[in-house]
Amino acid sequence: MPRLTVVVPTFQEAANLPQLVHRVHDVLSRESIDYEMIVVDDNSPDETRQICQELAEKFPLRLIVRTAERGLSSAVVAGMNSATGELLVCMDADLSHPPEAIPELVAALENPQTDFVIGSRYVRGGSTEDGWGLLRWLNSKSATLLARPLTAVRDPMAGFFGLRSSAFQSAENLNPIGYKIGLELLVKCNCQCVKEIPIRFANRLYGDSKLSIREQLCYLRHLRRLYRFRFGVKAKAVEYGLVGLSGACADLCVLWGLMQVLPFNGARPLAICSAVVWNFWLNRDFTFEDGRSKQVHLQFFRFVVACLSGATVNWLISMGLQTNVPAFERNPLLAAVVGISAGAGMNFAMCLRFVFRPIANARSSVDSSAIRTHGSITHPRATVLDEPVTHLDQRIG
Ligand SMILES: Nc1nc2c(ncn2[C@@H]2O[C@H](COP(=O)(O)OP(=O)(O)OP(=O)(O)O)[C@@H](O)[C@H]2O)c(=O)[nH]1
Ligand SMILES: [Mg+2]
Repeated sequence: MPRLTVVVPTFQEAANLPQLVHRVHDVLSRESIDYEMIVVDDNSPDETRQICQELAEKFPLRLIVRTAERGLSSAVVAGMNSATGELLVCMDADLSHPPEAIPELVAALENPQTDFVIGSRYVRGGSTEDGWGLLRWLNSKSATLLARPLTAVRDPMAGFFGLRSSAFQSAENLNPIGYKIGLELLVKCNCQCVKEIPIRFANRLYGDSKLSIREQLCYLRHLRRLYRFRFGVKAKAVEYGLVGLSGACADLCVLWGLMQVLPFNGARPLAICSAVVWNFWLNRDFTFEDGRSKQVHLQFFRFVVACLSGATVNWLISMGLQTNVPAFERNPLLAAVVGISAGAGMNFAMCLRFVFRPIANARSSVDSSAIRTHGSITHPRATVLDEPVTHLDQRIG
């Protein structure tokens, strides 16, 4: 069994593969690192297949062609599932990631303390080649910032990373959507000690980028799943708070509109009702989508009960504090703040336990419970997938 498996996801990278394979081989044989390379291609309509066939005669290369699925992350998971190396390194095919840095990644993983390594653009000594427009730079930086609550590493977006096969196998509920499989593994394998090796990230050698706007939106969905995975109910509470804020805005907008035709007394209750309906739908479709019942009317009735309970708690606490506690007698607004917080807490708890209690076996886009296995993958690990089951139809090499 080789010590190292290099996994390379590809889509239309035929022009880059020969140079990549040669450079990887040169550096790893120079460093006496026994390796295999697995190219996971999503049935590219170019010469990937023929080129890999030729390369596989000279180099330890295997090609996995997937015909039933597309996606960078799931391709990487498929490659890692069939890897035989003790150490796994993932890299792009377009030569953005310098193969010459692989030995450093491997050396870092030799240290038992280190459980994840990243070829990093954003640590001292790391860089990106000129030619990144402001938009791409901003995009990368804001994506990194959004991942900050999940990890403190400088370049969590990197597609050049490594980990032990045992760590990969310990990953819980891999849900590989989108582009950021490194971040997914970092979080799901619970990697604590991450080492970042500086690299110079080159512009792609040949071909076009596959990173689309759709993939960027997918990243936000992916992040949300990871927040849920890492922070559980706290992440739901934040989403619930955001929905509440949007409800307050909806309330004010509707009030403003209605006041053009109605007096305040008439407009106010209608605006409040519209905010309740707004919050209900958003919470049902967004915050608590795993508890979406088919009996919408009953669920709405329960939501109204939860809102009334929250309002009652709010009123009782703020009135109680304001009339009985001297400090609050002088600060009625403070009493209201405490009341609002307690009411919101009560409302959230009732939504969680009573209104939108998760329905057993519900398929949620955030916390999928539909566990499917890669039927034809050689490794027996189970992986949670949103998309249809992967078929690894062809193997060459
Ligand atoms: N198997 C598979 N590989 C993919 C898919 N999309 C992209 N890739 C590969 O993933 C790697 C990274 O994709 P790129 O298009 O280079 O994305 P990027 O690095 O963000 O963008 P550029 O370097 O600017 O082109 C490359 O090796 C691609 O060929 C896919 O749907 N399936
Ligand atoms: Mg690239």
